Amino acid sequence: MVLWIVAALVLLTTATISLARGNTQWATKMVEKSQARAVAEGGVWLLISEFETNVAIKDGSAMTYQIGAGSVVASAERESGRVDLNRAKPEVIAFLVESVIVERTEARDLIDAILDWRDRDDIKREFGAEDAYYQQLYPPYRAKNGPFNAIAELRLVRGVTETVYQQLKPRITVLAHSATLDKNLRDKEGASIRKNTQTLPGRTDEPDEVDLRRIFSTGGPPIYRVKCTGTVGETTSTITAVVEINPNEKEPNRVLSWEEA
Ligand SMILES: [Ca+2]
Repeated sequence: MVLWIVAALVLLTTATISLARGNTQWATKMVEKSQARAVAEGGVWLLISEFETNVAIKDGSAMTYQIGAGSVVASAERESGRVDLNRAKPEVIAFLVESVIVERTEARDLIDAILDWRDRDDIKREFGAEDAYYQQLYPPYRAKNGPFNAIAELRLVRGVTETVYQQLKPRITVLAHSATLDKNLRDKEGASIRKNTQTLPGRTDEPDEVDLRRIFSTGGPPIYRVKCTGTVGETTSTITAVVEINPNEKEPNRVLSWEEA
């Protein structure tokens, strides 16, 4: 009986110790996670502080910093290289859609559907979609008739399949605050938008002549998407921030969005 009790106590103690070990490992992970997050955040501010003096950052090069016990890989991409779903002129929306959709009528329908989605009226464009279309769906919903709050809202627009959305996703924003695309990105390798309607395989008809001066222009505020991944031990944490960077040091920068993963 005594032996049995001792054996039970030993078992219990072993279980408690292994539970305590498990807890310690879990707690260590939690500490690492919050450190990795702090390192990523440090990376965001460090990158921004070097922004005006380091040309490589403006060119989109990834920077690596050591911060405390961790390291961070940080890079910046000009947000104005993305099409602003709310501000973009119709020809810029057309340029965007035609850069990913080969089929002419499909592209035409989507361009009108996007413009109908964001315009305030309920008057359907020739190839567009307004309430009458969306209310036939199950479950039914209404056209936004206002600005997009987030790019994911594009999924609700007629013609935006998952494939189309994934292709458009890296090329769009609601934060560039610009009707056109950044002229500086026009010919650069890695520009998020390129005129590729002439080179798309499977395209048989002649694309319309596009006046690129109406698509690309200078201007628009200096808004950048800063991505930082902090690593501590084996744990990583990524922060993506969209920041309006004020070249005048006396004026504070403005954070337009902040996402952690
Ligand atoms: Ca509308």
